[in-house]
Amino acid sequence: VTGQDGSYLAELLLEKGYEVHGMVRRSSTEKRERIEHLNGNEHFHLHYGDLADSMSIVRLVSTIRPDEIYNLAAMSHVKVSFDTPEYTANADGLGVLRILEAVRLLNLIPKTRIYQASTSELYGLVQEVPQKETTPFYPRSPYAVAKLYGYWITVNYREAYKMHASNGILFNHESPLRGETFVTRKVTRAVSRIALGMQKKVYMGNLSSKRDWGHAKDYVRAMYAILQQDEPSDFVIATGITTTIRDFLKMAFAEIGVEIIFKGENVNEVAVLNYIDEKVFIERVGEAYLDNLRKRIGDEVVGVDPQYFRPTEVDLLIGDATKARTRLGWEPKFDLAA
Ligand code: F7E
Repeated sequence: VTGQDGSYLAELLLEKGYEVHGMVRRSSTEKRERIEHLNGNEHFHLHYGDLADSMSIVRLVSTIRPDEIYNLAAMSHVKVSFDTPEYTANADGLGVLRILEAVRLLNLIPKTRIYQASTSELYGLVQEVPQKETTPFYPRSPYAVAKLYGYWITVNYREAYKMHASNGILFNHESPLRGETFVTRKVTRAVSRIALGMQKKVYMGNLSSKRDWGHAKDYVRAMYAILQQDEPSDFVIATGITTTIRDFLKMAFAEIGVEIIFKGENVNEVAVLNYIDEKVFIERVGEAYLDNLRKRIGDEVVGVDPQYFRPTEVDLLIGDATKARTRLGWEPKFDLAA
């Protein structure tokens, strides 16, 4: 519940009058900023637990006896999964099984509906463009391989035990609450810091990969809608618009009136600060910072560092959410193009 989606979903469910029980994983640097504002809400309850600890899952499910479980817990960083593959398999793969088994063991199948946070990373080396529910999977990271197990074990429990268990195959979804090492927040933070003179340059990984980005607030509404269906099923949630990392950088700088131009190739690719629309900059950032940035025209503000490359990359993601639009009546309210 301490994650981006957990906090938005908790807000949505509280608005709808739910009692919300959130699971928190104990760590020495526990981060709870995203749910701080829910502190003191009598309908919001926090519990320690861990997807790697079966007993804790059984204990929570048996005491809470929930109507709905949203499994948003995961080691969700694709690059980090290459460094911690076994842990990722345990939390993101077997963790799903632990929840399904707890519900089965406690005879809660008729009562408890389950949402599994599946991911567009399952499509990996894409077999079809755009990707929809019937597109074959081809995972390209330990993260995606673990999530593949989570996806199929959810389908299997649905078919074997008639569980109301569904997968949301969510494409990338972002917000101001997104973790700072994911690409959107890394870029928006860097642009702010460069504007304020606090940072000279940002080093990136693969600038050519394309992502279908939506807003996390829209996507938690889809999770909720999936569990309100009479029949469980799997749904792609996406915007249908794809953008390269390079264009995302250009758009982020354009927000503060700065034009950047890319030059060079591969590890030698850079972007230089080409032009400042001073009216926009003053409006968005403030006059006090303008002189400092003016001196930087012609400087490199983006570079490439291979440490951010992934051993196997997912080059292109673009989703077709027709099923969600027609069956759930879901569509995104936030619009990237706007
Ligand atoms: O990378 C490229 C990177 O880390 C997006 C997770 O929530 O969404 C997320 O997975 C793209 C990749 O997200 C940097 O190589 C370039 O092609 O923001 P990201 P992700 O890997 O797409 C899916 C749906 C999930 O399920 C995951 O849990 O951007 N990229 N340069 C970079 N990425 C990062 N992080 N940092 C860079 O410097």
